Amino acid sequence: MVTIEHYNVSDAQLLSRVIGDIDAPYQTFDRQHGLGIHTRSLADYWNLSGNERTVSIMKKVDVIQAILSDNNAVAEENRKVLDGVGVFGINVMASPGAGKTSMILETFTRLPEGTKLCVVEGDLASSLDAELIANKGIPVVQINTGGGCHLDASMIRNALPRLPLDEIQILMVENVGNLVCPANFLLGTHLNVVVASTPEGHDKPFKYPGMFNAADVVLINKFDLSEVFDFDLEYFSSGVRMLKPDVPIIPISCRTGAGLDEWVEWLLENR
Ligand SMILES: Nc1nc2c(ncn2[C@@H]2O[C@H](COP(=O)(O)OP(=O)(O)OP(=O)(O)O)[C@@H](O)[C@H]2O)c(=O)[nH]1
Ligand SMILES: [Mg+2]
Repeated sequence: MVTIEHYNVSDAQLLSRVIGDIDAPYQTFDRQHGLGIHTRSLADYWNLSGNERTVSIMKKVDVIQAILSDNNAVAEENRKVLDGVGVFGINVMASPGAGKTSMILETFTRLPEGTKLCVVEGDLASSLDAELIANKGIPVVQINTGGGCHLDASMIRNALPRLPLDEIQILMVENVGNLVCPANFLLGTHLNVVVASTPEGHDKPFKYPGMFNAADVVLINKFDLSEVFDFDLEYFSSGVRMLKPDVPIIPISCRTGAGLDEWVEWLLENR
């Protein structure tokens, strides 16, 4: 049985997307205007200068910080719930199509007898991934963010009572496919897994440092395609190591199975 939650895009979510460099080009999404890719910076957009610019930016930053701190408080509650039942929570973050769902399914088949998994699926729309998961007999709750580019802690708080937490040991949360916003919102999980993939290119750690900085472990999926895409593992790894010198980097292929035993072994040792 798949459960779907709907969330509306709010001003808060819109603001959350602008965290970062106020002088850099930015993207927005709202119900009225849809997706907007802007070549100007926010500072230009607000048409701000001098003191006015500083005051206005400070107000926006205050709002953003308030949103994040509310989220952190709920994330702490979620963590307590998970700790209370001895469930290890994993936040799976990646670009769209990098292989989050495939990785979750492959991990499931490699867990030792007696270690059970459940899943929260985060997508803008549809229950396609949740259906794939449910078809394998894995308990799953689907969250549709209705346009929101990331999951937040309150969405997870609503999902937790719908999962058989007493019967499982690992909760995998598949975040919305996006290499930017999910990194800013704690969910209350214990581990951040970033799934990169070879077709995306080996430059991603340099271009999306926020996401790789948030990673506790980096999986490089679709390694079966590394030659096709001229994927340079050394270069990719140097980008990750520049941000986090000790983070494990594990090449995997959900197509051939390569690296997956190593990943699951690492997970079981580090949970
Ligand atoms: N060649 C190859 N294809 C893969 C691999 N892993 C996943 N794929 C394919 O990549 C596509 C996307 O995989 P998903 O697991 O749905 O990716 P996802 O990150 O969950 O995608 P979204 O939830 O839509 O963001 C599917 O067609 C998979 O069959 C892999 O290791 N090698
Ligand atoms: Mg998926």
